Amino acid sequence: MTLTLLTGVLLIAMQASDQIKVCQVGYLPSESKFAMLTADATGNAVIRRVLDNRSVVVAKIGEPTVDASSGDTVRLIDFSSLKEPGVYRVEVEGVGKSFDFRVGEQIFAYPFRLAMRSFLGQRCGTAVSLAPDFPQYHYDACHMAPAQFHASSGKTGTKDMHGGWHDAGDFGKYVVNSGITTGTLLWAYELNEKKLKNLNLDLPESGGKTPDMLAEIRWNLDWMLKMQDDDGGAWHKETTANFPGFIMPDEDKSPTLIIGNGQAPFKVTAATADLVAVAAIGARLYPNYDRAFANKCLAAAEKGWTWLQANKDNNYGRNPAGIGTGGYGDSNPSDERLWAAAELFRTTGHKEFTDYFLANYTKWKPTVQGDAAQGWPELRNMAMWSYAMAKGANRSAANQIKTDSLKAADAIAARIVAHPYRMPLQQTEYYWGSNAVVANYAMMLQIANRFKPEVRYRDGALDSLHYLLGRNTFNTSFVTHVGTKWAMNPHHRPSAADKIEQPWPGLIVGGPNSSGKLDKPARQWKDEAARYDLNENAINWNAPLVFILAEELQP
Ligand code: 9MR
Ligand code: 9MR
Ligand code: ZN
Repeated sequence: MTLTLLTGVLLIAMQASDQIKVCQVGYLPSESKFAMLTADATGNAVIRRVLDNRSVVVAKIGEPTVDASSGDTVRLIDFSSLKEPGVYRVEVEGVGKSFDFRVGEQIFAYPFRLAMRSFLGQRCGTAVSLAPDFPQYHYDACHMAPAQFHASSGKTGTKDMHGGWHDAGDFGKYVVNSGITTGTLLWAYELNEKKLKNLNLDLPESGGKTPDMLAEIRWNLDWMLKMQDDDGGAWHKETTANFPGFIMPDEDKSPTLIIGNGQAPFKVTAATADLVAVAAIGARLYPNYDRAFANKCLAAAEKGWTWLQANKDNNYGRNPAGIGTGGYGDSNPSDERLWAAAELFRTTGHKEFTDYFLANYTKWKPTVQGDAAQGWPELRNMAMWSYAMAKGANRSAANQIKTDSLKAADAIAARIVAHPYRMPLQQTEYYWGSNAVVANYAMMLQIANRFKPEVRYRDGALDSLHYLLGRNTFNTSFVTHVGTKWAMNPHHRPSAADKIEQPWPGLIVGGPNSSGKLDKPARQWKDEAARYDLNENAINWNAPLVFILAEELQP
């Protein structure tokens, strides 16, 4: 009798359960380790080594807490004492087992590779293949015809514009969104150069003088530079007039158009300032590998700066008549201007740029704050950090920024610990692309950790990453091909059109979007290709994912 009961319990215990949520990639040996249980169970959870089924930790199941973001009743399972590398799973009697996960120093190397190589898969204007890892994903050169100047650009005729990354699930290329994306990736490289310099990403450029990651980023930087007019200003975007259907990139034969905002000087302030900022970063990262390119970046940045000084804000509002692609309109480019000044100062040390920064940064008080993550229209954090990291920066300004960054990190870390899923979002922040808000908060913690190392900053960033990689109400990794159960149907045209069941790898989808509703906002996600508001990928969402993974790559 007892024996039958016991066998029955053991059998049930073998079922995989969505009610035991772990990071599907795993945990670093040195970090705190939590699983979230959403079943009504008490007593102990057992962590078993998959290799020999040996119980390695018996962890007490925590008290239930109701998570307002999902409506789930969540119990924490703390198995931080587990430090030995291996493959494990969590088991709870009467509930089942979690997905297998790893503990190890190199667990983020593969997710990093996929997330970074997703940019290769977004390349425009060249034949693309994700071989050797994923040779089945490929397309021929797309959007090769010269782009046509749209009436809103103030010019006529055509210009060679091939290159750049497709923005997202659509094939448009937008300077504003390219700004934060390229900037974040260059930062990831700059801060982690020792680890990333010799990393082979198997790109067409691999084996050349330029480190692979810089080579990939250059693909987009080159395109951005082409979006600069002779007077130094940058147009807003280069897209077809409307979004194409669900076809492969090379099947999209509609002409691409260079689009401005339709009123003199036609170029757009936010786009120009973003271009200046990333070109300035490029000018300090590429000289050792391609001096001519670095000089070109610097010249573009300086010319763009001159345009910014000479022109009042000229913002992109609504799309001009006949244009239906993404908006990326920003009515306040003061943060982009500040970022441009900061990056130029960090690169050149010239007085003009520190003067501009010091005269303008006090508009933001505090300079960095815990409820304001960076995003495509919000570059102020990048501006502040860049200035604080610059040689020759004004001491008191730099100190203020560091102090504010730590205070912001304290607030973010406190939110994470208080959240039953240990993640940083407030109820109001489950908007379009909320997964990137999570990643950008994690980035804020990691930058703060560079100013002053604190275990709670690092653990908080990792907790945020674990949420993205499956430790969430859906027990699903939001990054394709990363983990065990991941988003299968991103709103990504190549994934939908290529007749392959599985999507392209390494793409982070937008995630829960509650459209302003505050009731269970974290539940507002579906793994459906039609839902571009929930399940699209985008380069500006993949970039902070790359950043946080790069920070945690072990040498
Ligand atoms: O596919 C488009 C996606 O990339 C954009 O993010 C989204 C919002 O701008 O728009 C999608 O395109 C849709 C269009 O706006 C309306 N018709 C259906 C399109 C999706 O199939
Ligand atoms: O990421 C953008 C989000 O912040 C906006 O709310 C949304 C609607 O304007 O657009 C998102 O960006 C999309 C862009 O307009 C077109 N390419 C796909 C982007 C991600 O969905
Ligand atoms: Zn293309």
